[in-house]
Amino acid sequence: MPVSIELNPPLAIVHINNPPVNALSHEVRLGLLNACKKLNTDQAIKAVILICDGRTFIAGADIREFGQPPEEPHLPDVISSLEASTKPWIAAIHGTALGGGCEVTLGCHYRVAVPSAKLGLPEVNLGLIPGAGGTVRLPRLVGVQKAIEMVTSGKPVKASKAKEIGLIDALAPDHQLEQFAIEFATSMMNEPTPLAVSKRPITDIPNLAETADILAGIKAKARGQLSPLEAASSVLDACNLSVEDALKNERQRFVKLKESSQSKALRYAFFAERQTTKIDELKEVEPREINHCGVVGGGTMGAGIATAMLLSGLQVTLIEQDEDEAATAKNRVIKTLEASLSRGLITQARFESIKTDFKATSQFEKLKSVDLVIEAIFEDMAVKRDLFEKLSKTCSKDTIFATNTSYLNINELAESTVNPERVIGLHFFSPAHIMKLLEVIKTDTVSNEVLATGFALGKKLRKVPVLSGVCDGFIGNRILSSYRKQCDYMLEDGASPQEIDEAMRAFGMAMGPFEMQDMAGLDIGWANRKRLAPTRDLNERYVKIADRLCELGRFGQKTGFGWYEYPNGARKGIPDSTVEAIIVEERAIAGIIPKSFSPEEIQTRILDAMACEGHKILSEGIARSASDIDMVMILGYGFPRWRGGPMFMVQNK
Ligand code: 3H9
Repeated sequence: MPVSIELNPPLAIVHINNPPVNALSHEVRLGLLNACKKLNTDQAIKAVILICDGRTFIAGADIREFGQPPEEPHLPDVISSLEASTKPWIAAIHGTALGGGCEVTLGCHYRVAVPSAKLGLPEVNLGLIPGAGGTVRLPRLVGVQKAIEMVTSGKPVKASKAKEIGLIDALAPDHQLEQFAIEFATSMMNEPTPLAVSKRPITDIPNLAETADILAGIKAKARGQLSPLEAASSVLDACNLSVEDALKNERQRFVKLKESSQSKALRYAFFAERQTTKIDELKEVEPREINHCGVVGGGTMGAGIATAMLLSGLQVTLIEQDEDEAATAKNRVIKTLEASLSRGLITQARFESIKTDFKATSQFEKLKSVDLVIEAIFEDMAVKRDLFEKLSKTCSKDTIFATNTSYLNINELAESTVNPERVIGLHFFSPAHIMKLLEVIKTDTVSNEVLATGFALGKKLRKVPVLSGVCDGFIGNRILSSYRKQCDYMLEDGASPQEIDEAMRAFGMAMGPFEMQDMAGLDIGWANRKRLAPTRDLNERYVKIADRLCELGRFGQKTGFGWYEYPNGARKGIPDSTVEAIIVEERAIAGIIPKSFSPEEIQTRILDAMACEGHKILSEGIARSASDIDMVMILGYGFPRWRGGPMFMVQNK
């Protein structure tokens, strides 16, 4: 039974044991309700402690049940019963009390937690709002502003913060939660039971103008996602409705959102993210332990990778061409770490210990004893082959060799290495210490042990590792290339860069494709097109507009001109007549009579191009599944998560 009662009069301890995360399945809801009813009638019991076995407190409703017809008892009713109980309930929290789990604690009369615990209402991440009283009870404990922040961001708060804002009553010492809860319950038993949270007043109700401002800010930030606005609206409604009506209002919004395409997409993404590491052939394979890594190349990517590794507790030796370059790279890494320190992401003590774990040098032989070395140098096959040959001579025969190449053929690179079974691709995304995606590239020769180690390293770095086979651009850049080609076609067919950028921003992308190129630099794509020119299919349509911009030295923001003009170093570009003239000329050369494009047509053409390339990638066995492709596009390329990814969208049209 996932819910059991331990009677220890005058206390009762209700245990939930529903691995892996104590989700509120039908059985758990029923068990909790029955426990509440039973203990209400037990005269010997004066207080009840609710505690969870395993790694966490209740992590929320069971998301897997959302696709099925709901079964009684519903969670709001269970929580109302706890709240109305004749005995005080004390929630003893460790791990994460999330969503419905946090709402259960709000139905209890007291909340105590260990310092490592976190509490939050992350339903927006699933396209939902709290559906069991969270938006009604939370503002009564922490105030409207904080409640709105929590339900719209979905970010949990640490126990210490929770104590500060009034979300919990006491902090328990680490590893002594149950004992502390018992002492706490014993000391509270003879006190009058505190007012149920739903009976408390909301004290900081915003006025009409403030309400309008809050909603406008959230709408702008949500970029098309519905749930943050709904969550905030539900909190704001709760300020003016009776508790009963506010709970009904919240429930209606929750049920409507549960059926929405956005929530379905976000729930799909939740599970897709957890599927990327479930690889049959690696199930029984033990990854190697990685403690010390080498990074060759200390530019933006190399420094970012080194930072990510250091922040995850690894020792790093970074190699540059000479000592000056090594010092520059070291500064780059330290600056990023300092930013983490000033944002409170790491403590001063941690910062100091990370610094001792980090060496930057030009002495190649320092790589002799590393467990894994990753190169992040110039994208040139000959240079990388030389490097791998040199590494083969320097490092032990077991050292794993990884490349961060974005495009090059890693099979070819493996050939130049002694023991090619240890060569793997680990394709990071910039900034490497922040971006969640890691493409793990499987070469023809890599061993399963090395592949499993690549995945384990990705997880240690708190990334989502996605398996990809070897091809030009792997999964992500290959789809990006199709996306860009489609944009170029539409440009030549009659759309303007502004129209395409606006349509894609309206679609939910953080940036339009042309703005993005201006930011990243047009020279990268140009070098790539030149590299591929000798093998390009001559029958394939080729639009020369981007090449012509590059020939004029227009490489984007860094040169002041690209697809847009950036006068006086402006960050936002303005349309440029030179670009317009080149587009008009190229249309004329191609004999095209320009047509107009609606935003929907632009979006559809791009989506279809991405999904079509995705299907080719799947059929060639480069990606394992459509959901892996969607994860790459969401986590690495800014595809709106609430749309589920190009493959999901096309499948669910
Ligand atoms: C909600 O509560 C709505 C209410 O307001 C109203 C209701 C009326 N359900 O992430 P992990 C599985 S909405 C079912 O790898 P971690 C997960 O799929 C919910 N399954 O572990 C995985 O399965 P598998 C609000 C769940 O330690 C396994 O557990 N709550 C659920 O890295 C381990 O998960 C949330 O949104 C679930 N709720 O992280 C919290 N949660 O092994 C969602 C997890 O087969 N969960 N699973 O792949 C999380 O954020 C993380 O899982 C958590 C643990 C932080 C808890």
